[in-house]
Amino acid sequence: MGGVRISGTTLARGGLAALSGLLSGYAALAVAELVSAAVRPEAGPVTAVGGAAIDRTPAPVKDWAIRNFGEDDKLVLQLGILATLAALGLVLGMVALRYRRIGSAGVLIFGVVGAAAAVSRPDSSGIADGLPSLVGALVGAVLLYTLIGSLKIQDQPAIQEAKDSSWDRRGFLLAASAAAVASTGAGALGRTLNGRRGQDAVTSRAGVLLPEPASPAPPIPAGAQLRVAGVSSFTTPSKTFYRVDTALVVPKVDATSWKLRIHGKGVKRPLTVTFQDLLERELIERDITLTCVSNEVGGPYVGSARWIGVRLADLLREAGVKPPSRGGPADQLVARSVDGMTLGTPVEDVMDGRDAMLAVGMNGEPLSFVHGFPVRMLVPGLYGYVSACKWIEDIELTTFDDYDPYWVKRKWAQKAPIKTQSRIDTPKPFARPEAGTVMVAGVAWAQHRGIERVEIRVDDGPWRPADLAAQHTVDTWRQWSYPWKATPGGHTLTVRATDRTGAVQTEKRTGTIPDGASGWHSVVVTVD
Ligand SMILES: Nc1nc2c(c(=O)[nH]1)N[C@H]1C(S)=C(S)[C@@H](COP(=O)(O)O)O[C@H]1N2
Ligand SMILES: [Mo]
Repeated sequence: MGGVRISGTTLARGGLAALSGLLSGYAALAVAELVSAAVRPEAGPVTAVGGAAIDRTPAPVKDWAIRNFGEDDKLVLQLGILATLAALGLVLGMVALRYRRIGSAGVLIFGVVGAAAAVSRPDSSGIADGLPSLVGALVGAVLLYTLIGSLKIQDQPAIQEAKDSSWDRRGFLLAASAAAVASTGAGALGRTLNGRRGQDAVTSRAGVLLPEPASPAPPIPAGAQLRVAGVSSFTTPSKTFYRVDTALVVPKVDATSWKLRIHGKGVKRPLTVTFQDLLERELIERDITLTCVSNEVGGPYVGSARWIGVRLADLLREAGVKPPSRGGPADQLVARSVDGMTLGTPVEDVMDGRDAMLAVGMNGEPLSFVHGFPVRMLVPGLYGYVSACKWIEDIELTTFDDYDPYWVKRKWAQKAPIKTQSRIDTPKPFARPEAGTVMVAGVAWAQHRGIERVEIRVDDGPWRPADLAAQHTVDTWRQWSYPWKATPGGHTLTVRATDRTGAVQTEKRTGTIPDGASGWHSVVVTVD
């Protein structure tokens, strides 16, 4: 029977060793969280490794993640990192039972990886960003070494006889519980401190009073919003407005210390403006529909809001910038955000008279933190990744030859005007409407060109014109509806739009990479 007992003990020790590894990982992360509060929240290991992973994810995978997890993509990534670390902790704990030093060294190596990721992030504040991971890993490594120490079989026969088993069960349990409690405390303290760091930004946002715009938005015609159940609302509420960015920690920028610099090629008078400077300038208010290049045909990454801001062209002219068509040497404007994102926009588009702006307000309020507080860029007609820099802090005039911004380095196109698209909002796919008149309705967009016509096709029948809702401006989407005489059975509804240049939305299906998806949106329904 002795053999069974020994293997039972061995099993228990193995389990406790794995647990030690897990606990060491937990302690390392908790301590890292606390240290990150002294450095920067973004320097924490999970955020740093996650950010580095996002930067290195191949475009098709990133696109797949956005499609499948939507705005939860970042949560899924962070949970994935935590699950991986937990598995590694379990393995390192078991390794440590046989090779105590190697187990601890393993923990340290992960600390070095985390530190390297943090230091090499584009928004890194330097070598200090490596501290959270390093200090955390050091604590984790020492803890693992200590815990495993109490699991080691003692050689003295006296002890072996005196105790039920030959290792220090009590010592282990005490040390492990103390470590768990201390880690939880350290982690919670770190979280609280990190939470407070954004407080200045929150206060500064609460203090913003948006002035009346000198140039208010033209009123939205009553007929622009259809009274059809299931159709998108013409103005998308800020809370449900889609969000696409690479920020694992939403930047919290204090508007009172925010500055934007405009400089670079052909900038005769480099400018630095504060938030207050912007508010005191002439403000314009416009409805603009924004779209993400990662939006699939029929997808959700499109929304329309009422923005307030200053004309970017005004600022550029003050800085002495000329567009290429008037002899300016710079054809690309590179916007840089506080989190190190770069977006490149054609200078010509920004200065051709359209309402390109530095926005300070969205739907009557200061920008929310997720949508870019305090200031973001917007250029009607261009996908977000080449125009809509959130948390902007720097604008550099350069050329497309000289510089590739973030997404272009990752195989997306340098220039990306929004493609004409149309979407069926209702009926939903696989809906089961009753036979009779069924309202088919949705939205179509071709920003800065405008929508001229929308057509519907039932199965392989002829294209029939849909009824267009009132057009607001060429920079906003347009609603449409079609009263369909639905007959029982399965049917496919397809929509296509024509923009005001007369170009019909192409049937050719392409993926979102490199410059946006094309093709017609179809919905299959069964009529009862
Ligand atoms: N700083 C920063 N700005 C950014 C991005 C980003 O990742 N970081 N993403 C861009 C992309 S791809 C799009 S589509 C729009 C989305 O803006 P929204 O999240 O306010 O809808 O922001 C753009 N601006
Ligand atoms: Mo995007």
